[in-house]
Amino acid sequence: MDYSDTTVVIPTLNEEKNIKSLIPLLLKYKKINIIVVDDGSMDATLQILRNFSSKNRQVDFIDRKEERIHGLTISVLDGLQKTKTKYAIVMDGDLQHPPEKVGQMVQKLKAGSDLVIGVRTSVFDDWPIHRRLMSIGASSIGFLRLLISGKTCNDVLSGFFGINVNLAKKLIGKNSGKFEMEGYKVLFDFLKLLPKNSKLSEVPYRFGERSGGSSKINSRHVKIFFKSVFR
Ligand SMILES: Nc1nc2c(ncn2[C@@H]2O[C@H](COP(=O)(O)OP(=O)(O)OP(=O)(O)O)[C@@H](O)[C@H]2O)c(=O)[nH]1
Ligand SMILES: [Mg+2]
Repeated sequence: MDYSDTTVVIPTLNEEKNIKSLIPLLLKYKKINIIVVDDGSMDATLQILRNFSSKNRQVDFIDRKEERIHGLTISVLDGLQKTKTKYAIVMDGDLQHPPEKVGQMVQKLKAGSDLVIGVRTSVFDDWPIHRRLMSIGASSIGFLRLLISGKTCNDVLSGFFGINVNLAKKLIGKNSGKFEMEGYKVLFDFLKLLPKNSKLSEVPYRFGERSGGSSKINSRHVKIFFKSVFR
């Protein structure tokens, strides 16, 4: 199968330990495109990206260091805006999202899904209890919020999803003020904005352990999420 109609968008912040393993795993998909959106990493992430992109036309990156607003959501939106293919897959740069599920997600997009959600069916054993509780609480609240507006899926806070790029660009263009640009939950923002008749599908996956480096999520991101629930 040929993946020239697909771009993988990866937001990064200090992922030197992971991005150099992730890119070759994704390049196993024939002709797939990759856009890494870096938000001012202080480690070797940018240098690694420059090397990959100088050697491989399928790999591109955006350097957001000088931008005024930084955040995971705005980075993903920038990556989607730059995407020239019909389909996009959004995934983290720390190998917690399995590259081997990308093919299945693309198949669902090709079969007509507007949005394919990677649903976490299990998480790694050592995921700290406070993170589990936080995730369960926030997911339940997010789920109810979407249910009220007639939409639902089994992992509203997943960071791993696929989207039809035309639809994504339309939603971003019409609703740029409605995304929590500095937030972490870009899928939740898309689900809120998606027309009710959109075709959703799911791909189950196991949420793995961060391969190296450290988590960037903090209490500010949690506050931004709760604000977005009531918007
Ligand atoms: N561009 C950009 N990327 C970010 C930002 N914050 C985090 N990231 C990246 O977004 C992805 C998810 O961030 P993580 O810190 O791993 O968040 P998480 O997976 O919810 O948390 P852990 O389970 O603890 O790893 C990773 O690839 C990060 O490098 C940001 O402000 N801008
Ligand atoms: Mg992570």
